[in-house]
Amino acid sequence: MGHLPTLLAFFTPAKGASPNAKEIDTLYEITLVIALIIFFAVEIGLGYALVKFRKRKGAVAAQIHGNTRLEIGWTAAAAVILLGLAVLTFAKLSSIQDPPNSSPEGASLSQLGDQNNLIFASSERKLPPNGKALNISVIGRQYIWQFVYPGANEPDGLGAPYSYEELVVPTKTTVSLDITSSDVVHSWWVPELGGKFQAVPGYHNYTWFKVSKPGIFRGQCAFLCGRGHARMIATVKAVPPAQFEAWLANQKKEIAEANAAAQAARAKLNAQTGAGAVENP
Ligand SMILES: [Cu+2]
Repeated sequence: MGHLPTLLAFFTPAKGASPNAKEIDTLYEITLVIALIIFFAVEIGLGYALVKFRKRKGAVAAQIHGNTRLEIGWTAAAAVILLGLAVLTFAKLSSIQDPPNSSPEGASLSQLGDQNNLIFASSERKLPPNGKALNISVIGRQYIWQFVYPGANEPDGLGAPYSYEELVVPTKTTVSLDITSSDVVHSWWVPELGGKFQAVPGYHNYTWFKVSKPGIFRGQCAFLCGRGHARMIATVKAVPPAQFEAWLANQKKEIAEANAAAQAARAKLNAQTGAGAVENP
């Protein structure tokens, strides 16, 4: 239903750039079309009755006390519509919740993790059929999003590349997000890439997306988290898999260089003032 007029698109979620977001958008549009048809049918009927049966000299209104067939009719019709929407929603639910496999181009990425072997494996974390996805941690904090990518030097996660505010991801790859918070409750929401997920301290929520074409997708923390909440934006930048690998390697190198520079500066300061005079040597 991608060819609906712009006016209709205004009332429905952002055009999906990931299969789950597309399914959510389609459900909205189907419901909206049904609602619009009923709305106009009722309004037109009401307008007709108002004009046709308006007050006139000498006219006496018919006194009607119920109409069993009509009443059963509109109750049954409403139930059928409701049931239809429920069936449709449940039919689409699995394609909203369950991630697909990465496309061949993305499946060759060296950073793809086997989710079955995750330390924090969880039944809430949905797996693609082949169990492989790019696992990225999303950590909300007042007032910025941090993203931690695979590629740690140590099993405890030390040395993993990370970025703030902008999440860079490869296209054609199933990206699995592990969402948490380091302070208060935040909410991860990039409308074009699926639904909202809360970032709760000490708790993990999981979602996924798979972007087919390179692009920029904007999001905003969707849970009032403090005075800086309005500035807590998120940007997802999807680039071709090869470009992602190059970016990730460079990010890791830059972080290592910055850490080495900080260590050298600290050592220099220690040498000048004595280690005891420097806090957190
Ligand atoms: Cu917020």
